[in-house]
Amino acid sequence: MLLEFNRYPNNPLIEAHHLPFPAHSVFNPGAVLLPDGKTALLLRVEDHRGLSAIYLARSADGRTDWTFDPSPMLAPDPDDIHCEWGFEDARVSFVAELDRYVITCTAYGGTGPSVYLTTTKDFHTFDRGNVVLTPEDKNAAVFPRRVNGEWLLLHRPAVASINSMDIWMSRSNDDMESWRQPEQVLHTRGAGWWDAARIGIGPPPIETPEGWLQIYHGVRVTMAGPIYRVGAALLDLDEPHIVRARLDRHLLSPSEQYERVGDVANVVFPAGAIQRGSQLDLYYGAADTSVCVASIDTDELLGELLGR
Ligand code: BMA
Repeated sequence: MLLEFNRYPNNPLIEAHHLPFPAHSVFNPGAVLLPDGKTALLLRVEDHRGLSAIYLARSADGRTDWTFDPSPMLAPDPDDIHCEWGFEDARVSFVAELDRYVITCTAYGGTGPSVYLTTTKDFHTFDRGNVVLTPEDKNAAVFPRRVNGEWLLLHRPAVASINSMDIWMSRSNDDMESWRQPEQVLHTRGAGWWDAARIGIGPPPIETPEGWLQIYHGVRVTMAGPIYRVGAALLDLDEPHIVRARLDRHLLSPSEQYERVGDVANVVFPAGAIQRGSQLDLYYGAADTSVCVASIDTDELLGELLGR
């Protein structure tokens, strides 16, 4: 049988009507395990103006009984041109060296979409966040540890003049604010492919003995509009700008009603992952409308990547 992500039968996990405040939609969640064993999701909540904020949700089993923080951790700031239209698509990495969670998301405002980075120890107080990469750039996450003494960031600049929307990696020595030495890591593939038009990371890279497992989204543009799907690659453990393996085929493709129909049809957009034993839970937004989860066996996925 073809290896694929298996959807949780009770998807969607979270819809706008579950939230304890009025919201239009909720999607594209970052995910992390908290010290108390709970799963935290960093939800993108779109309000009835069309602007997004990031809210925290918690659940003991990562599936049911979600509780929601009543106020956002990041919200549109009408006085800041970088984020006057809000914050979108958070990714979160726990960085043991700092004993802090590093949150990256898209800041959206009149300057265009840019990469915003902030950190927190406890999701109650946050440091002063900053735009760290100029527009247009999005889909960013830091690696959970230094590699060869450097912090690494994956991100997706849009280079309009050559129509390129690929995954890049940049490096920072200390502050995670100045990122240098940008280089391309994963490219879109030719016109016929499922990931031909643009790609961007999903969750932050996941460390395995074989390398950094990178789940990403790929887009193909059709006569009926774009289709967002999920694929996987393996980056070298010591030199993560080197791609050791990449699956030809996608592992999750919009097929359920909640993925096919919504504000943006035919979208599965992963942003968070949690390893539970041998199983990898992938949290994703469906049709820019709801939050879902699907799982895969990590060893089987690595086996397929490595052709074993
Ligand atoms: C991308 C991002 C995502 C969104 C997707 C589909 O460009 O903006 O937030 O889920 O498009 O609309």
